[in-house]
Amino acid sequence: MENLDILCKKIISKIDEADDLNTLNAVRIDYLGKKGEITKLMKELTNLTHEEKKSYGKNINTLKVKVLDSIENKKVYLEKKIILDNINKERLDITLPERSYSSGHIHPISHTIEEVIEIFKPMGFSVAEGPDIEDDFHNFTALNFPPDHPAREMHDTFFLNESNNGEKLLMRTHTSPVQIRVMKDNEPPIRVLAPGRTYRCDYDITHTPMFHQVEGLVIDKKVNMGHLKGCLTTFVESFFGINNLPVRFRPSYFPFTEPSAEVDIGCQRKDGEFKIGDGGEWLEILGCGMVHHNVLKACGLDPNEYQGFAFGVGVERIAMLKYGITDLRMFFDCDLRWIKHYGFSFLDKFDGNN
Ligand code: 2U9
Repeated sequence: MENLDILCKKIISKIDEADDLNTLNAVRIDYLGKKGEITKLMKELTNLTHEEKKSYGKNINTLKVKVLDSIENKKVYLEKKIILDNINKERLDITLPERSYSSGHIHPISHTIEEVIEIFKPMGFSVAEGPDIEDDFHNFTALNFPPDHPAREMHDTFFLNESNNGEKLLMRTHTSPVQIRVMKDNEPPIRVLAPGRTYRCDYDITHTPMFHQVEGLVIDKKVNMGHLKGCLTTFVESFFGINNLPVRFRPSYFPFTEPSAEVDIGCQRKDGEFKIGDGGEWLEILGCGMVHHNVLKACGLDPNEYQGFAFGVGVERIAMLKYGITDLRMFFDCDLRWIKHYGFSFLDKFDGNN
């Protein structure tokens, strides 16, 4: 019969020495596992007399309980130690300098397009998009451009190489093809905005080969020029944030509208300064007109049943006027210093006073 006091001291010292959970578990298996030393001693009890069993069995049991308690206590201690070690390792150093970060900016073109959409939304307009690469029908023919119109010339429009079937695709010169597709695919009433990129062979101080437009189209029964004037007056007043802004509809010509007009707003140019508002002078801001009956017919609509008005606005132009941007080319230079200065934060609101 083994001396249980010596054995107990040996096990307790091994438990004390165990400084991680794996080592502690190994001690438990060595003594209390299936083939462990204490387990073996308990099995050997069957060979003893009844009296021996009584006293020796009680002592082994006491030893077992003591070892189990010691292992459990050490386990709790080691688990707490792991947590405390981690807390100490992860402690924040509040004396460190802050991390520098720079947030992005919304490009003035994107911001201006969103502003225009937000103004027309409450008037019932939705937004439509279409391809940048178009065919002759959607870009010219359906819009009542005659076959010999100068816009169809190579020096005004970017044409793509002729495809195998002889079709000559082009980069859309306006977003009007989007409205042609909307009219062909939908029954009136239609109230739609078409914002997006457009392309023309032009590059000088006031033109870039790629620029942006927002066009609008309304088709319904009994639509007239009064609706056009009311809608666009609301738009310019709201966009520039000026109530009773002087607005003038000056007769003009476009192949796709009849009658056509250009919209001027009041302004003042004095001592090299420029101000939008009541100043006795005029500034051209957008084009518009009643949709030409040939355009309605090309989209399968009966001009005796439906009428409509349309308008088009150059996004770069109105952004430059509203935000005091003087050089058109800077829009597309990707200069981060420029974007930081003229760009917008995600939290900027469209309140007509930005
Ligand atoms: C359809 C029918 C008619 C869109 C219109 C204008 C007048 C216009 C210019 C503004 C500045 C182009 O970017 S710009 O140079 N646009 O003056 N656009 S009416 O008329 C349409 C469009 C689609 C089916």
